[in-house]
Amino acid sequence: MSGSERERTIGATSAELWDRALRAVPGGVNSPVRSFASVGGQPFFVEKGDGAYLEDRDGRRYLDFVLSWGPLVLGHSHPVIVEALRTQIGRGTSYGAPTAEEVELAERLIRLVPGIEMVRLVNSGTEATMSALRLARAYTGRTRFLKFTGCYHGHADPFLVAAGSGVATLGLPNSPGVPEASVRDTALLPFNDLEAVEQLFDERGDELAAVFLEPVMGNAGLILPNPGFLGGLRELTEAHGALLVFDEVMTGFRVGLGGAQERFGVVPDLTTLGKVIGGGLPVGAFGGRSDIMKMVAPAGPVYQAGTLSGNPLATAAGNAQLEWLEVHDPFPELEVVGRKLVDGLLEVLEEVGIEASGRSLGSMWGVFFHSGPVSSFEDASEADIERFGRFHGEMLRRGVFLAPSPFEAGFLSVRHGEEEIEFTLSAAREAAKAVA
Ligand code: KE4
Repeated sequence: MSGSERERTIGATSAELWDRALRAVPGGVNSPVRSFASVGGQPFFVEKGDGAYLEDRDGRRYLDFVLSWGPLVLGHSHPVIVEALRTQIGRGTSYGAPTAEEVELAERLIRLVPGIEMVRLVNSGTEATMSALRLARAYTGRTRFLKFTGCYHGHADPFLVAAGSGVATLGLPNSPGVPEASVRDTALLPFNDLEAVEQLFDERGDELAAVFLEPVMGNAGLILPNPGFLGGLRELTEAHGALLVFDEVMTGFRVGLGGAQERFGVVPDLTTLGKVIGGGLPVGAFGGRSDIMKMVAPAGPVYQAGTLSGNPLATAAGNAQLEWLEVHDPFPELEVVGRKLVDGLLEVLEEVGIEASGRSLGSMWGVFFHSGPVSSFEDASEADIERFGRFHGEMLRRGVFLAPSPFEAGFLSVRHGEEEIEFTLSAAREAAKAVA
């Protein structure tokens, strides 16, 4: 590539790039949670990823627990992904016409995810949830829907009220630019508060198009559903003609091959997916009962479209990653690694008297600087965010990259083994002393 930008980039350090990025890109990043705003310091610029590790522009290596915020369950540059992309790239990058690989990915999702009978591929989780909400409203003829505080469903207007992830991290309970009309029909309740949901249904059940949730919260740290919560939502939505929508953009193929709906045995009417199903390429999907999905254009009247939907590179990488997961089923092993990591971290923090709680689930994990239990965003908000920020910096200095936000889950890949866990716990022992 020629041009002054390229010439100026060769050999540029993270610090130099950060300075330029701040002038060229809002906040210097293309997604807020990458900015380190809530943990202090500034982001490193990545040169490459390899397995469980990242290398920055200054040659520093980091053990990566962010993994692109979830997609890379096989780790960086896994050979099956590289090979799939290498094969496809020579045949073109996008056609705007159907391909066999889109059908293959759709059929795979239908076979693996209990609640999906038909599916539409899109380009991001935001597109998936935005489209699923439109479809739920069309199918039920209702506009009001319920979400839970701390659950993040992407940045489409109707969801940006007390969202988790970047919005919670940045303390933006509502985003400017979201018209009141867009959120007037968004009801908000605390996660795991089934009684409050029952009361809402008693009062306005016939107005609700859907209950929309992350079945396991990953955007407020890792928060599990209380026993009976998901089943209770299933009963209430069925009794009142509302749809149950599981946003599994993060939990899909992360807490098990069939996602949270298979793990907890509660099947939603619609499911949204993303991240893992694209192997690191831009992708999303929404799917569910075929009687609902048949309302989506051009089969039905609910419009939804996308230039790059089902993109051949994304479907090549997604099919390769999902096929590997199905053949090798790494989830039992990931479960063991995750438990060992979290148990070790809690032990290390307790040794220096830092109150903490946490747990893992499949290839996701989370630790709160909070004595626990943490079963809602409201609980998570009481964690010691300032101490987490200092701990994040101490771990980074010791070569461990944790999510730069207390309101995010951690991830594992199949490349995170015994050695990586020991390295992390050793760094954590020193970091914990430094922030005690
Ligand atoms: P995207 O539009 O970022 O592909 O997906 C939005 C989304 C929807 N639903 C859930 C449950 C999600 O976790 C996400 C995106 N997750 C964040 C991480 N917490 C993406 C990271 C970022 O915003 O940069």
